[in-house]
Amino acid sequence: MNEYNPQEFEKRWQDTWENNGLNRTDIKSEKEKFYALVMFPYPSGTIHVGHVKNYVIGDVVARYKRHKGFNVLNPFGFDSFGLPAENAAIANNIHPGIWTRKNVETITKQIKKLGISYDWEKQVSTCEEDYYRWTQYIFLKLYENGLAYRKNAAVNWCPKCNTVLANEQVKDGCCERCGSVVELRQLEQWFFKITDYAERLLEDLDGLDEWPEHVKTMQRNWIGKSKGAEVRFEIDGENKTLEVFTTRPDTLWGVTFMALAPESPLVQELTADDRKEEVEEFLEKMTKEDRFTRASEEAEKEGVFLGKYAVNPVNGEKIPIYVANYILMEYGTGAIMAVPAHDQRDFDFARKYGIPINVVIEDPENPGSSDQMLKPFTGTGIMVNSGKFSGMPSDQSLAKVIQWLEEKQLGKSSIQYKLRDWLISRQRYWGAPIPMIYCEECGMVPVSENDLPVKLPHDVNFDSSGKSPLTTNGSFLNATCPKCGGKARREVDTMDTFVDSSWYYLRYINPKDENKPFETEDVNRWLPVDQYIGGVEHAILHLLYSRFLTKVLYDLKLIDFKEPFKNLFTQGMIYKDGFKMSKSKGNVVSPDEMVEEYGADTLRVYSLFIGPPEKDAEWTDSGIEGVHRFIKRIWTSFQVIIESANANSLGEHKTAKADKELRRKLHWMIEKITRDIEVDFHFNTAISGMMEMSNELHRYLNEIPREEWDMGLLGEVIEKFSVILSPFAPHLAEEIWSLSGKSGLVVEQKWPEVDPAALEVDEVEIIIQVNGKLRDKISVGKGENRDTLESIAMSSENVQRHLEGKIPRKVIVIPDKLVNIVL
Ligand code: ANZ
Ligand code: ZN
Repeated sequence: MNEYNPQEFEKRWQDTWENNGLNRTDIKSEKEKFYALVMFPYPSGTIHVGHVKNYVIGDVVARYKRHKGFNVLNPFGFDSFGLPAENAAIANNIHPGIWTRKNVETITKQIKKLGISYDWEKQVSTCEEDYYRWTQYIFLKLYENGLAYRKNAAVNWCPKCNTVLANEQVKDGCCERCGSVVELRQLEQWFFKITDYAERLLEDLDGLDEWPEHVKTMQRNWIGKSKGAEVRFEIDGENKTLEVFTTRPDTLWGVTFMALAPESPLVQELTADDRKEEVEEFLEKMTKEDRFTRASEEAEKEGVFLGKYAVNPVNGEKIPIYVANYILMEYGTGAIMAVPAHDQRDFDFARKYGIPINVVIEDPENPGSSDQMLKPFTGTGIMVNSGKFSGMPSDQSLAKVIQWLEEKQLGKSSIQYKLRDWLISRQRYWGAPIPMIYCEECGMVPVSENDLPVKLPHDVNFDSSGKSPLTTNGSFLNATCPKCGGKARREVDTMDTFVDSSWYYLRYINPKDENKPFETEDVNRWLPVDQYIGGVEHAILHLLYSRFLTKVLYDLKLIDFKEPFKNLFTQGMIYKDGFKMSKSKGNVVSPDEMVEEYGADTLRVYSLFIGPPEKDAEWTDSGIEGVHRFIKRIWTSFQVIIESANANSLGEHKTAKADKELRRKLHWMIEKITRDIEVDFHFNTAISGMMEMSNELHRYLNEIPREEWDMGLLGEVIEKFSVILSPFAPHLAEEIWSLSGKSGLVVEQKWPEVDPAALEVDEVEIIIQVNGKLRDKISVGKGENRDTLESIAMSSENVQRHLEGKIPRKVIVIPDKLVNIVL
């Protein structure tokens, strides 16, 4: 018998699929489409088995859908701009382009060895001119429509990476990448106006039924919609006002101080002369603190009295104005009315500075005086000390208080979002240049569409300053103005790589189109993506940016759908030795070594069997060994059958019961795996199903004499099991298919149908009653006659107990269903 030797046949089948164009997708075909998509990787070196899991899940879906008759698009590409390439360039003196393209090549080779059925002709790589030209085009479209703008803003600046960072790239006040302390700088930056879409981004989440709930929750929280009111406070003795945003207008009677963000321009205006020094000192200290940690719930509350007072419009009370560390300039109005009795941060602040705490909402469980309060009451209750609103339940009064404020012209209802505009400019070289020109005469002028791409110059010097080489590259910098033809200079900032990845799924449809980013008609037919698969770490930004861009393109009538991804699946990470697999932890397992040792199919199946795909899982050597034994067992069983069939040892057919069992298991497996893939995405249990089937087959082959094998049945097993196996272990499936003499390729076969008759069981459960009451349930052979059923029923211990020695008056028997003993 042939040994299982995947190294001998895996490459052969990969070549066969490739040469026959089986992974290539005819975009124009009339067949029903299915768009399977995995999040494309950043090519930072080589991939490890953690990445493999993502690609294998996607491949199982794609291959399965092909068996189901769909015209499947399963593309792959590279998110290939970004800072690591540039850092590697500086560290190793190698050009980012060369470094990146080498990695792309390596990873492509690694993936090809796994037999992932990508249509390589559709590949995109965001750092190539034929891609980033269209990223620039999309930028221009946003600019033309007022959705891209430049403004001076306080931004996070990493002095070591020499670039601005997005808020989420700052961890505990330090650069996520290099750990340097992040500074706040005022800089001219480019933004996309995603805030214009906040409400739609929120609303349309409701229609994404096939998205995991936790991802939608994360997006909702990120968008952070709050309903409340803006309230105007007069400044005591001055002709000035201070506006605040509050979600709790019902607590207005309990305001005992006001607080401003340190960055608020009002701080200067509202500081009394004798407080200037102390306030300046505080502001100076604040510039050194990161805004996010500063405002966190746990951070120590700090502030300084400005020496002036506001007047509470509802009761005329004078309330001191402070500048405080926990107020953010970017949210609401950058100023708050503070209600220490009912807000934790205000409470902490008030306790620290001896500010009064006035209860205006009574805690139903703990009515008491504010002086004894150990913590604020943040729930809802009955309003007290609140003028004409006293006695009202606070939750019901919100709208009434707002209405009252509006009538008195003291405020108005207001909605705020946490979402900020998307800062897209980066002071780096390795990214898509922002297509803008600054003319001495005409000011800022967009590059004309026909002049795209604005090419990234290849010959650049990375000097030790760490500054982007674009800032010193004369041939890049100097431009002529598209408007007046005069002397001008180019924008030196490049785009955040999230811009590149916010539209790549559209480019896959016609990746080689030289005249436009995508063909509207094709894209409308192929999108939304039917199944998107990727890491949960992209649950917020990448998905939000892609959704935003889709809506913009929809509004520009370039596409006719509003959401890019119909189904989303987020897979768990692979751990090794207790840590997330990563190069920096030194615990990576290379797929190349696994393929060499066990073959691609074992690696594929183990990545799925390792645990529920949405959960994190620990990689173990014994785990992959176990899967390898399973794969070899399938191989061996099929070898035995194939040899037997060749020997033509068709025997007389005596073992009907065992045959039935085997056939039932086969169809049970088909049903189970179809459901596991289609409905539940439970690839691990799908594989357990195959293991059960394989055990059943093994038992059959071992326990039944060869002459009694039902070769017709074993033929069916080979035929159907190979197709079921094919999405998971496609090389093995193909090899078995071919060795068993079948024509064509297994990847071209239809997914097997379940035969319901095969699933039928020969046993039925009979209900046994005494005087119509259920007393027992007994399994019996189907079609058992009345007499036998009666005597089986009478012999039940439980029945005997309920008979209490009496003789039954009548016994009613309904075959295959019920026996009722009537006393
Ligand atoms: C008075 C009040 C009383 C508040 C109370 C809360 C509880 P969300 O839900 O996150 O929208 N706030 C407003 N602007 C702020 C800023 N720029 N920086 C820090 N805090 C700010 O929170 C809204 C609440 O956060 C607002 O309602 C305001 O405090 C505070 F018992 O006003 B509240
Ligand atoms: Zn000009």
